[in-house]
Amino acid sequence: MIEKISRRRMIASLGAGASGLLLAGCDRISRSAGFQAVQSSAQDLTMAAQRLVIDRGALAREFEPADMSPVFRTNGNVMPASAAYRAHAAAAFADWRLVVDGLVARPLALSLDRIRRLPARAQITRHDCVEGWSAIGKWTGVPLRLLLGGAGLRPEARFIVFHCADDFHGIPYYESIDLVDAFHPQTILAWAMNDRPLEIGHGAPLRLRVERQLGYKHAKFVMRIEAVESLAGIGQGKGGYWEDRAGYQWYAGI
Ligand SMILES: Nc1nc2c(c(=O)[nH]1)N[C@H]1C(S)=C(S)[C@@H](COP(=O)(O)O)O[C@H]1N2
Ligand SMILES: [Mo]
Repeated sequence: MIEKISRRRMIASLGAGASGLLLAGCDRISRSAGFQAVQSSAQDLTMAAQRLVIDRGALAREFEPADMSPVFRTNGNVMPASAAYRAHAAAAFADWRLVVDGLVARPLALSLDRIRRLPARAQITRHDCVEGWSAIGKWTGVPLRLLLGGAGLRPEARFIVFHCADDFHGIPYYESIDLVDAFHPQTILAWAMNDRPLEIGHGAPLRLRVERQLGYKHAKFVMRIEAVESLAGIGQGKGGYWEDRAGYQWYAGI
């Protein structure tokens, strides 16, 4: 979490600093008897820094079907109040469209049917809620990177925002992730859970799974995916409903 990030940043900048020093003093150092030792310790440092950066791309643990929780509870909103959402739900989301827009070359509006026919990934993972419960479930959906590839991210894009259909007392739920998580292979927009169509309580028609982070990042009822350069103009600017309201960490890594 925060500690992990600052430690990672610290080591990464240390690594850059050390190789900078090494290059600056290159001629002198290469003639010195201690050169080999200096070089190998600098290499170790660079490797350590890289390992910590690459760590963001590591997969969350995946489980076997036998590990799936017999009951996977719902949490937060289980039925958006919006009349538009309820009309879509009543029509089995037949006329609903997922919008992908913002800093993209080609904005998309995709039907659920179309999304279900895109290449899908299935994963059995453990969901960890910050309130202290966990459950193992199977999620099937389209990798976010395929949607972003289809829309064509513009170079200024730095964050992906998920706008949801629900609200708490009129304040919409939303979430956001950076591009490292957006392109992570396990980051999917799920339309099925435990081999059945996603239920409304769990976020139908589409919910985010961002498996390296805590439960509140996994936006349910996703209506619109927006690529942005900054989170400043969205909600209170902290990157998510709970980040804005309760000071939850934006990067909720687990
Ligand atoms: N749109 C929306 N997404 C949401 C929430 C919510 O209230 N609204 N709750 C979050 C929290 S705190 C958790 S733990 C999970 C719960 O997902 P589940 O209902 O499928 O168990 O959804 C997350 N995503
Ligand atoms: Mo949660």
